Amino acid sequence: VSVGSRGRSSAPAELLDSAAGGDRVSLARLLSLAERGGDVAREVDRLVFPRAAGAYTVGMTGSPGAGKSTLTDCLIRASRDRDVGRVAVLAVDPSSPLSGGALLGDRVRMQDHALDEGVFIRSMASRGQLGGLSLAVPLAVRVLDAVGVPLVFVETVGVGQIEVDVAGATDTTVVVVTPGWGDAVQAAKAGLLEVADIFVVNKADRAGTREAELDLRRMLDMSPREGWDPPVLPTVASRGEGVGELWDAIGRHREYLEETGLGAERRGARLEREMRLIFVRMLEERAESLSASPEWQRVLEEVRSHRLEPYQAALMLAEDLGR
Ligand SMILES: Nc1nc2c(ncn2[C@@H]2O[C@H](COP(=O)(O)OP(=O)(O)OP(=O)(O)O)[C@@H](O)[C@H]2O)c(=O)[nH]1
Ligand SMILES: [Mg+2]
Repeated sequence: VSVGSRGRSSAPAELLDSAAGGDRVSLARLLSLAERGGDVAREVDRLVFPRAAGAYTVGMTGSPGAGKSTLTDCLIRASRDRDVGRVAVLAVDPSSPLSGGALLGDRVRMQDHALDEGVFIRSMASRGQLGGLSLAVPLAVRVLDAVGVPLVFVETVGVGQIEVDVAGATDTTVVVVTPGWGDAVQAAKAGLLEVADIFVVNKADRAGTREAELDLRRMLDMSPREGWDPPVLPTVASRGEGVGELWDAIGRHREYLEETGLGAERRGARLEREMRLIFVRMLEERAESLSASPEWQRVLEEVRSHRLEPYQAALMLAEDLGR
């Protein structure tokens, strides 16, 4: 057991105990370990998985500057007013290689809650590795869940594939657009129509709000879904307008997921996806180490001298990998 400079143990098990007891520094450290990936993340998961009772996750995504953080801030306040227990925000930035210090703006904006012991805000950034955030985020959610946080917001910046993957991997996904030309179309192009459970047209104090709502409705009606019909809600996050309606819509979607069993089904599907990602990464790691072996060189030489075709060679090596 190693002991940190401030006398805190840095062993995951002890960090978990003190984090569950309300120690925020331990929680932050535990999340850093989860973010690091590899063996240490695996150890964290072994500890938190059995203790994760099923925190509810809400994804907030949409174009840069749409008002996601302001809106999340409003939702934190709504949750605190309604006494739902502790609440956390994971602010995820797939484009930034920095960690911890990323999204300073969000931190500043959410400063109101800095003194509230029941609110925990954490920035997470990509460390460059493939699928890194897609694995780090669900593990971070489990850590928060295991220490007793029942509600986690996951804010992602941008509208690329990673954002869709990360924000879409939540129980309720809120897609935030703004009035004006093209925002709704961009969202549709990015594949957000499929993952959105609730649409918000934020900055409804601006011109074109009604048109943006109608655009979204039209696009949704063109690809109708069975069951849940995503509502389109106008908000003015900077003034807290429409937040009550958004909060209620999240609650209705949650009830829908619970009543239909779709929530459990989706959770199962997300776990499968996670397992698959880990599996593929393990295979890649093993392939990486195999490619340094004499066996690899031998097979490669056969291919280079045209005695063995690449398909057959790969098949042989894959069989080696399985052993
Ligand atoms: N007029 C108007 N401005 C708003 C509204 N909501 C947020 N803003 C402003 O829009 C700007 C961006 O808000 P953020 O909450 O940082 O948006 P974001 O989507 O989190 O931005 P990124 O995380 O950088 O993508 C800020 O200056 C907000 O004050 C609104 O309803 N109306
Ligand atoms: Mg933001």
